[in-house]
Amino acid sequence: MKLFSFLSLVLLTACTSIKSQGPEFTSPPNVLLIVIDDQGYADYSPFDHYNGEAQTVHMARLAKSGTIYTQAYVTAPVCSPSRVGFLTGKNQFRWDGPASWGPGLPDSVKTIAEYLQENGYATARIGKSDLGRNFHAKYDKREYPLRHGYEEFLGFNAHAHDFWLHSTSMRERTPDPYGTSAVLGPLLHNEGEKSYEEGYLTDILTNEAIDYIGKRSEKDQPYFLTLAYNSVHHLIHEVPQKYLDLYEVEPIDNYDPSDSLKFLHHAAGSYSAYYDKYSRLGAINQEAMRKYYLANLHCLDDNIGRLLDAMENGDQYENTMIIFVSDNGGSPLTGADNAPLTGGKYALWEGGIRVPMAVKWPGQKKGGLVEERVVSTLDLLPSIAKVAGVKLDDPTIDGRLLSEPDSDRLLVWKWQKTWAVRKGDWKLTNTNENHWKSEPSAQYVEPIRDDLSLKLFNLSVDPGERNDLSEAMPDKVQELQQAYDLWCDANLNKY
Ligand SMILES: [Ca+2]
Repeated sequence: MKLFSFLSLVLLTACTSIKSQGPEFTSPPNVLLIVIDDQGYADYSPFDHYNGEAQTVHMARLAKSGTIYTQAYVTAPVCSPSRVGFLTGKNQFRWDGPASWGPGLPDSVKTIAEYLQENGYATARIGKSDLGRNFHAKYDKREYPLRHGYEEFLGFNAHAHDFWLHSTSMRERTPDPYGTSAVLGPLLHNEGEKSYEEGYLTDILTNEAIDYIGKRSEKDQPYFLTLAYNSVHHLIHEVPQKYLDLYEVEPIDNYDPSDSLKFLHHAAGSYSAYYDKYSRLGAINQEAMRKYYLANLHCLDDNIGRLLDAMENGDQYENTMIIFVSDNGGSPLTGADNAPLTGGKYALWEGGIRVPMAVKWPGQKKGGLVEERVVSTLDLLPSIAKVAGVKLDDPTIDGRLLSEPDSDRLLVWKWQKTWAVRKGDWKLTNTNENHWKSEPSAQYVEPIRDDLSLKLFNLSVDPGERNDLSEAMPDKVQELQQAYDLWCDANLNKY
């Protein structure tokens, strides 16, 4: 009873306060969108299910001064499609038939950066871009940030970038600097490049963001900055020594194309081989991987603290909307913890699509609010547009206002051969655990239902998706299946 009363009180308080957020900011506010890569649901301290291990004291500052969303969903369980989803406010599988890694960005689909740029905002993107296509084609492609609304860009376009190796000279010495899906070498900078002889990427991106925000404070123009860290994505072990020491884990040598011993050690001597070797459990065991993950996340948290300090010391903090969100669920294969959710990155179990999210609204007077109703990163575009005073006139936008969540909302997902639908407390999905099960990582992933049959869960009492009710409740299965089919019939290929 006590717990129920407390939760009801929190929810009631949250609803009341969120409703009153609208008119209290001075217009137009700045918008800072901080995107984390692959953070676990249990690795965010403001959540009830926080595991007590992850150091996120600075990420939690956004909860203290803002609102946390305990049922925030992304539109895909991996980077590229999820990012396209929240950048456009549309389920990316509207146009991406295979519903896979390469949705790309059609010319006809507008991004939040374009909406804001057209309405007088200065726009910049720092860090990872990754919209699933044209990773290395650069500059003239729609997927390049300068071609979809960002006036400035410093970062990279692939799934991953080495945390340490950012120099032109390193790229020239490396036989395959683009690896499989990772990059090594200088960062892309507008229509050129920027080479760094030293430095850690999380620090570099933070420094650049602080520099950008400082410069903007002298101008009479609001800004929209997307700061997309590659932390805590593999290569998870690449962390400054002082954080490795905190978690008592040994360093692993950086990739070095000139070292013949490492050449043998890394089997093929290529960056691709190095990347593949350390990108998941196997060469690094489970205990050590968790430590690398915690160290990597701790460093990220300190950097977010540095960024927030700089903003609080400026005069624009109050008038800035700050969004903090992970692009997909954590990956147990790189040390993340999604408990009590099932699965993780790469699958439509809750662990793959329910993510840490917090928003400090511009002018928000009362922080520490908890929104427990279902929201989606699809809602970021309409919500940002609203606070920026931008009018939207596009019926194919799937998002709605974060400030007006609906407990009975229909959400749909399509990911490769799998799909899922949520309405109210109920979720129907055919997902399975078929992701990355090749040895040696398979031994670390507990199989749940390794088939594409339909499974039904009541998430209000079973967020861990352990009690499949599909046989007991065939009518509910049919209802949700129909809802999903109807949505697809009405919306696929319309965008
Ligand atoms: Ca990701």
